Amino acid sequence: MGEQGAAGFPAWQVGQPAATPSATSLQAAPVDLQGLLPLHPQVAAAPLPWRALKLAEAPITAVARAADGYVAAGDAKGAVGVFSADGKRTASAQMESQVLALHFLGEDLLVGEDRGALTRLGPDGATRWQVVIPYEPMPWDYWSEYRSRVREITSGDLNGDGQAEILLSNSDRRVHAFTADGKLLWRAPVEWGIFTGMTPGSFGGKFGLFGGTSRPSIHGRCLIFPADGGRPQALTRPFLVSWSVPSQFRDMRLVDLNGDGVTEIINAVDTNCRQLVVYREDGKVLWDADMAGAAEALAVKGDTIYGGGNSGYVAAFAGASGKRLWACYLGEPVVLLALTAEGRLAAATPAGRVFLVGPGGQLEGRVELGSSVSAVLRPGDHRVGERLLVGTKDGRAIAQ
Ligand SMILES: [Ca+2]
Ligand SMILES: [Ca+2]
Repeated sequence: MGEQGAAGFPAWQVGQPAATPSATSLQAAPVDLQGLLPLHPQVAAAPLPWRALKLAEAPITAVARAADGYVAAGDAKGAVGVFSADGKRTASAQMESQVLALHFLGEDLLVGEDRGALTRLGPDGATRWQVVIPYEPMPWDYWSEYRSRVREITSGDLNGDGQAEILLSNSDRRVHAFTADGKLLWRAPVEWGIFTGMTPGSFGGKFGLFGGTSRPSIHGRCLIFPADGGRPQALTRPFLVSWSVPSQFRDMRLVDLNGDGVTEIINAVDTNCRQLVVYREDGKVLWDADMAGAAEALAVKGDTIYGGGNSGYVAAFAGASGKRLWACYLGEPVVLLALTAEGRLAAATPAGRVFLVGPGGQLEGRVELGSSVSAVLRPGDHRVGERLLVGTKDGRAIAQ
């Protein structure tokens, strides 16, 4: 039996304890976890409404989407596939090690591998060029992974000539910049950890590469690298830079939330409190909000910001004021948010479930993916567009 949850949503089924422990008892009574925990919402399963693109048998370890609906997936055994919007496979390639990062550069695909290789593939899957980044240890290399692996790839026009350059986050705790034909432009050290959530944008009227550190990481600040890879500027607030409070940077977006023509910087941080942080460009905190745990994923629609994280909550906020519009408890950690055509928020969980939340915060459905989630769109600019794309342990890319 259940009862209506505190938020008044009928879908919140809260279990009843089998017996109430005596208040005078000095010893804890055995607790019937089936009756008490987890607080798991009950909602009907809906059929899979998205494309399921089968790559191979190994777990998917990286996914990416192109503007025209093309999707790329790579797996733990080095297989790479590209699929058109109608689900047809248009290219295949086999790399030498696990695929960790994918990024579309026009019609080409950049592939980053566990062995530190960066490869540019043409639309037919043929290799245009490949660079293998050697491991060169940095001082304080315990903030690295002690080797060269490609953790993230993005692109942006660093020099304003209209042509994109390649930006890569490596486990050596550096950002590496390459020309589109694979020539190294610069390498920049990252203090302290591995750069994630890479988002090229504009800061103070100039090019800026936004992001932060995660896994490993000590500080939860947002770093902004200039076009030449020089010393980054930082956005932070008290306790996001503290040697006693480790923090991880988990997701970000650049949006003008208050209509003043200047972009706000929205951060999702794994830290003790107020894990959603919105900075103005001048470094002031416009607002911050608590997510009851690490904030792992953001979505933005107009001036509404959605956050999800490992507490099992998703919440919606008014972008200009930070007013919490609603919160919905899903009972599972959230690793990716997307928006459906029906105006629902889709929240993916590692267990292979996507919860569907209505515009007012009501839990309206769930989709079972049939396998656990082994890859999601990487944080930052890859998630702009707010469309679901995850990879599963049984070798499928699920694409909205
Ligand atoms: Ca350029
Ligand atoms: Ca603004």
